[in-house]
This record gives sequence, C-alpha cells and structure tokens, in this order.
Amino acid sequence: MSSAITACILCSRNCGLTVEIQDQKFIKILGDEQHPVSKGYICQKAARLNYYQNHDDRLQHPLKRQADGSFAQISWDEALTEIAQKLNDTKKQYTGNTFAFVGGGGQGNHLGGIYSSQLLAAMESRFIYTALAQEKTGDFWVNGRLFGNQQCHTTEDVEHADYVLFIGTNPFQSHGIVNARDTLKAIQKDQQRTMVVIDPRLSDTAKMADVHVQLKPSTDAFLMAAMLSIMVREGLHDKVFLAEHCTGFTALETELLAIDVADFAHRCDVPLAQIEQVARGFATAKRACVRVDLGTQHSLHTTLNAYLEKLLYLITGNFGKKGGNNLHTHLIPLVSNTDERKKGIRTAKHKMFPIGGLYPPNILPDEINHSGEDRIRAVWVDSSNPVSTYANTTAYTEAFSKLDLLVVVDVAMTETARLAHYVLPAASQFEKVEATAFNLEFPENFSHFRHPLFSPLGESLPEPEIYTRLFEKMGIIPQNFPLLSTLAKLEPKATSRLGYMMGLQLLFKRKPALQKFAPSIMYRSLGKSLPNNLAAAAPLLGLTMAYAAKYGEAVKRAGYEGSKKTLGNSLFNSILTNKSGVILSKHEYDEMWSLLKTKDKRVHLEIPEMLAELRQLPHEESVTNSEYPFILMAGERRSYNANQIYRDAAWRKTDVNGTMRMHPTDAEALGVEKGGEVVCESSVGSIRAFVELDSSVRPGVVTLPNGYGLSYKNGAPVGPQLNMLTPSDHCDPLTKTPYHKFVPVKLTRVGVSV
Ligand SMILES: Nc1nc2c(c(=O)[nH]1)N[C@H]1C(S)=C(S)[C@@H](COP(=O)(O)OP(=O)(O)OC[C@H]3O[C@@H](n4cnc5c(=O)[nH]c(N)nc54)[C@H](O)[C@@H]3O)O[C@H]1N2
Ligand SMILES: Nc1nc2c(c(=O)[nH]1)N[C@H]1C(S)=C(S)[C@@H](COP(=O)(O)OP(=O)(O)OC[C@H]3O[C@@H](n4cnc5c(=O)[nH]c(N)nc54)[C@H](O)[C@@H]3O)O[C@H]1N2
Ligand code: SF4
Ligand SMILES: [Mo]
Repeated sequence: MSSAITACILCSRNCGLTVEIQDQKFIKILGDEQHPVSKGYICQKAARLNYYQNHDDRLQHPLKRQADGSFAQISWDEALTEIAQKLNDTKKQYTGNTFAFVGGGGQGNHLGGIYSSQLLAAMESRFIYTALAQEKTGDFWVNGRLFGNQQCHTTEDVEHADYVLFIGTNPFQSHGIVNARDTLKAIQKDQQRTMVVIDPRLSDTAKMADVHVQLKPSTDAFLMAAMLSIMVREGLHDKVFLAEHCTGFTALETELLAIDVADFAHRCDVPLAQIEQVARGFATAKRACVRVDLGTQHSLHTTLNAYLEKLLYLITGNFGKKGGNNLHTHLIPLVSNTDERKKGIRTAKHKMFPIGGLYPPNILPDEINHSGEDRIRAVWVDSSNPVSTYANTTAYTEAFSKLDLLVVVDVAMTETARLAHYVLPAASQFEKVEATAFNLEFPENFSHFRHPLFSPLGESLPEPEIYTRLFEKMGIIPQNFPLLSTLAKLEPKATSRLGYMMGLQLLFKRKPALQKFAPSIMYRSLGKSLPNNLAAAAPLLGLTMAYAAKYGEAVKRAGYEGSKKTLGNSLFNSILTNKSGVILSKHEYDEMWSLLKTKDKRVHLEIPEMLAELRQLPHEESVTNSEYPFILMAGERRSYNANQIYRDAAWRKTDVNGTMRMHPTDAEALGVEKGGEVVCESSVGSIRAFVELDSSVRPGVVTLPNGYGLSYKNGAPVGPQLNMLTPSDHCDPLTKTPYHKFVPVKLTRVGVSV
C-alpha cells in the first residue's frame, strides 16, 4: 500500500485528496489538507472513486465496429491509421466544416482538452459542441456585452459576503462554491449574515436559509426585474459606483422604473413584501454577492436571467470588492471570445453562431440530418456521453447512426461509444497526468496539476499520446523535433527555458501552420526532458509564461521569484513539483478592473437585446399546456449522482432508482402511493419512474435526478433516462441552451406500490 495525492474528478470544485492505493485500487480516500483551496474538505461522493477507476465498462483496447454491429479489437496503429485516412478524406472531399468535435473535458480532465482541441485545427473545422454550451453560454454572451469579452467570467465571494443570494442553485448538494457545506453552515450560524435562496423547491440549501423565496418555476426574470425596480425606485442603487465604473445606467433605469412590480410579484407567486425585503436587504448589505446555476440557466429566459442576475450586484456596487462578485484570471482558458457578427462562423442548418467559441448541443442532430452538402458527416466525441446527456436521446441516437464516421474517446463503454465506428480507450484520470481548468478564484487563484497514481489499464493511452499520434498519422506534424529536443535538454536546471521557447518561436516563424499544434510539439520535444513521465505537462509552460507576463505583480505576491523572462518558468516548475496544488497569483481588489476588456474600462450596462426582452415580459402569457400539465425539473443534483462519471449503479448508497419527487396532493389526485410507479411522457418520449411523496416541491411540479439511466454492462438502464424526455427545440432562442428545468409532461399511474 502507498500514499499519494490527487483530486476528486466529480464536480468543478476538484477538491484535493490524499489516498492510500494498492493494486490499481483506492483503499482509503481523504481530503488533502495541503490543497490551497479545499484544505481537507470533501463530500460523500469522493469516497466512492473506485467505482470510476475499476469497473466492467472500462475500455482496454481500441475497438472497431464490424458489419454485424459487434466490436472487434484492433491495434492502436491500425485504428489511428484508418481514422487518420478517413478524416483526411472527409476534409478533402467535403471540407473540414463537415466535421464536428463534441466534448473535450469533463469535470476534471482539462489537460487532455488542450490536446484534443488541436483536432479542430487539424480538420480545419470550427465546430465544437460542448456541455458548457448547454448551460453557461447565456452567461458568457452577457459577459461579452457587459465586460467586453466572453472570457471575462465572474466568481462570487460567498465566504466573505454578509448577504448571499443563491438563485437556482443548491450548493449543499451540487457544491460549486468553496467547501460548500462548511461555507453554508458558517453563514447559517452567523446572525450577522443573511442567506437567501430563490428556488421553487425547498432544497437542502433552502432549508438552511434565512429567507426562502419559493417562486413559480421559470419566473426568475420577473422576480429579479422586480427586485431591481424596487432598488432604483427606492434609490438603493450605488450612484457613486455607477458613475465611476459603468455606462448605460440611464437607459436601464428608465426600463426598470416602467415595471409594474406588483404584477411581476403576482406572476412569480411570491408576496410583494418578501421581494421588497430581499431587494432592500441585498442593496443595503455591506458586502453582498449572487451565485446562480442551472435553476436560472436551464429555465425560461436563460439569457435575460444572466443579465438581470449580474445587474443585481452591479447596480448595488457589489463588484470588484471582498464579499462581492469579481472577475478572475485563468491559467487554462475554458472558452474563447467570439463576435457573432463575424462572417463564416454559422452552422449550416440553424445558422447558429458560436458563443465563447462553442456551439450548442441542442442543434447538432439537426446539423447532421440537414440535407445540404455542408451537413455534419463525421463526429469525434471525447469525455462526453451526448447520447445520454444532451437533449433528446432519440434524436441523438438517430442522427449519430447516420454518420459516415463516429469516433469516441472515453475511459468507458458508454451509450455513445456503442454507436461508434471506432472506440478509443483513454487512460483514467488517475492513470495519467491531468489538470483542471476550473480555477475560477479571485483575488487568489490556484492551479492543481495531478501526477499519475496507477499505470494505464490494458492498452489504454492518455489523450496527449492519442492525439499526437493521430496528427502524426494525418501527416500534420512531423514525428521528431531534434533541434527543440536538444534545446530542452540543454537547460537541465530549467532556470528559464528561454532557449527552448526561442527555438519554438523560430519553428513557428518558419512554419506558421505548425503553431496551432504547439501542445503536441511541446509534448514531443520539451516533454521528453521533463521528470517522471510528466511529458504531457509541457504545454503548460506556454500558459504559465503568458500568465506571468500578464499578471507579473500578482504572481510575485504569491511568492514566485524571477525576472520578466523567468517568472513564468518558475511558476511552471512549482506547478509540476507541488502535488497538492499551488496559489498562482494574489491580486488586490482594485486590480480587478484591469481584467475588464471594454476599451473604456467600464461596465456597459445597456444591452439593447436584453432590454427589449425585459420590455416584453409583461405581455407574456403564462405558460400552461393542457396536454402536458406537469412541469418536470429534469436534472436535480442529489447525494448520489455525479453526471455520468460513475456507470455502475452500485456506487449509490441511497436513491438507487432515482425517484421522482411529487407533491402529496398531486400523488393523491393521480392515485399514486409512495413507491408507486408512473409513466412520465413529454412531447418527444416517455419513461417510467418511482414516486417519492415530497412536499418540498410545489404542486404541479415534479423532479427527477441528473446522471441516471445508464446501461452498465449493456444491461437495462437503471433510473430515469432523462433526455428521452427533453425536446431539442425546447431551448433559449438566442443561445439554444435547453430548458431542462421546465419540461412539460403528462403523468399516469402504472401500478401498485413496489
Ligand atoms: N451531486 C451532484 N453534484 C453536481 C452534479 C451532479 O450530477 N451531482 N453536477 C455538476 C454540474 S455539471 C453542474 S452544472 C452543477 C449544477 O448545480 P445546481 O444548478 O446547483 O443543481 P440543480 O439541482 O440542477 O439545480 C439547482 C436548483 O435549481 C432549482 N430550480 C429549478 N427550476 C428553477 C427555476 O425556475 N428557478 C430557480 N430559481 N430555481 C430553479 C432546483 O429546484 C434546484 O434546487 O452541479 C454540479 N454538481
Ligand atoms: N436532462 C438533463 N440533462 C443534462 C443535465 C441536466 O441537468 N438535465 N445536466 C447537464 C450538464 S450541466 C452537464 S455538465 C452535462 C454533462 O454531461 P457530459 O458532458 O456528457 O459529461 P459527463 O456526464 O461528465 O460524462 C463524461 C464522460 O467522460 C468520460 N470520462 C471520464 N474521465 C475521462 C477521461 O479521463 N478521458 C476521457 N476521454 N473520458 C473520460 C466518462 O466515462 C463519461 O462518459 O450533462 C448535461 N445533461
Ligand atoms: S464531488 Fe465535488 S465537492 Fe465532492 S469531493 Fe468531489 S470535487 Fe469535492
Ligand atoms: Mo454542468
């Protein structure tokens, strides 16, 4: 048995872990007290990580689908040679834009994403579809307008706020904030601090709150607009802050003053007095922040919600300060910036533009089914199970079955992999070097680079090796870089690595086409001279150098030494050697303004498209559907779900079937008892679910958990296959992110109790 340090890979917190391991297994899993952010914290899900590392769906060999539909083992060399040939043929015959990449990193594997993203360049395609573009692109789009760039992402300082608004999020179960349960308990215990939860359900977080605003589902836009209106009517907005840091307030104020607050309160089914109480409490608190998640991002008015939520902290001046919302830095950027007005970036069928560089999964089946020559013909999936996790499982299954080429890179035989022509086995996140890009903190940001704990299972390979070999086979990069490798070796003490970086620049100057493949080139050259098989870390050198060049003072405050030329390299060395993770940078609060990307360094509050949608709200008819009278919240986070990372249902200690929460009055009307089964039918499909009587939900609303419905060992799915119910076109008109929290369904009783 030996001890090691790693991180949890189940949610975006990526808590640090200390583990005891033996024979490819975890024997004991504890929180790592040395981790700079989680400091020993973990939740109940991490202890089960053996269910990710060792199970019967783990892939061990490259597989090729045969004419009869079965899979046969083939060698890596055969697989990559054949795939490279097919990709090159697709590009030549139909142009690269008939190729789409899907996924590219889950909850903790973003180092692989640095390598896989080169495939788009190799294919000369712009189409990348990811899970982020089915939840967060409304947020990114609004960030682009307010802050000048879609990479300007904000974080919330819940730990130091006196007044916290949780809107559409249940951090007690989903985490998403620093050491969630400890942080929530600290606020709950402190009489001076206030926690408000805005949620149609009495969630575990709502149970801890000072105020629970139990609004009608998908009425957040009305509620937040009413709060903002109350603030400006009562003069509670921060005039000094607005004058100094923002433009466009006058136009916004006019719209907010025009709102009929009593009507909006009525539409949310929330007492006006409660909305006033929260608006006043938030606006007058010393330090207040807002934290949102899928409750506002998977419900009606997604993009408007993102705008209004940000206005709450902006007009009250809770931006750029301790306990407020803040912009932060990135070492590994999760998204890029795209201007939707740019020509030649739209999809063939929906004419959809990217946001943050990403295209929305809801439209991909249509882009494949499209009759034009420019339809998507080849798809590459990595670290994602779209057939099961993206909206409309039937549409995905049918569309993927029509593809000329489907390649899946995964650690496990997933529902999507079963449809593929080639399945490529990836080493697990504990069998290779990995890193998370979810480093979204301010004023201190961190990085955690993980070392391998086990050797790769069977013939599985880490993604850096898979992609680099593929590019070599495609004839896109040479196999050797003798000069660069020599330069890397010439600096054994690695004090600056400047010689190597200059060599790299020289290569790119001579062959500009190679620049897009810098990660693989660095892996094959610099990687060879890195200690302990950490080759895949090589591209981080470029990122740490860029980071140090941008935020030199903040990096030095975090304790790193070096000149302009060497600081990035000391950061790189430190990341590679500190197994528990490192603090990258320490900013001062007033430096946050330098992260804004607008030319005038002000926040641009006036977004005409959003103000137009706001103006339309009073004219909106309330959404009712007599054929599908219930609202299903399709995707609740609970104690025992974690996206689709665990496939074996045995990992769950409770709630094995993933029950449907239903209000007792609804159950009575349907004649369903506790444990009874219902058929849940939407406009696109139907599934069965066992019912749990639960008065935490509003009457007329039912919930089902995220992450169930997997066919482990190709057996019957366990728990609800949610996306059998979710229509592709039930989505935000601007961003095309799905309304998973607002799926109209019909329920009928199946039988007696189980
Ligand atoms: N245990 C667990 N944790 C996870 C995950 C997991 O699968 N399991 N997944 C991770 C991922 S990928 C994500 S994105 C996050 C998501 O994390 P969260 O968004 O916090 O989780 P959810 O339970 O999906 O939704 C949050 C709340 O939104 C409420 N809600 C539903 N409709 C509305 C509405 O119209 N308005 C408002 N205001 N609230 C509404 C729900 O009742 C629920 O309590 O969780 C992460 N953490
Ligand atoms: N109806 C409904 N649908 C939802 C949601 C919902 O609330 N309701 N939630 C949505 C949200 S917010 C999200 S983020 C998505 C998540 O859905 P996906 O983006 O599909 O991600 P995961 O479920 O995390 O699955 C990740 C896949 O990565 C594989 N994997 C794990 N480690 C590695 C690795 O090291 N390398 C490779 N190559 N593969 C690996 C796993 O085996 C798994 O197949 O689901 C979405 N789907
Ligand atoms: S699931 Fe999230 S909160 Fe829980 S231990 Fe893992 S990373 Fe931490
Ligand atoms: Mo997510």
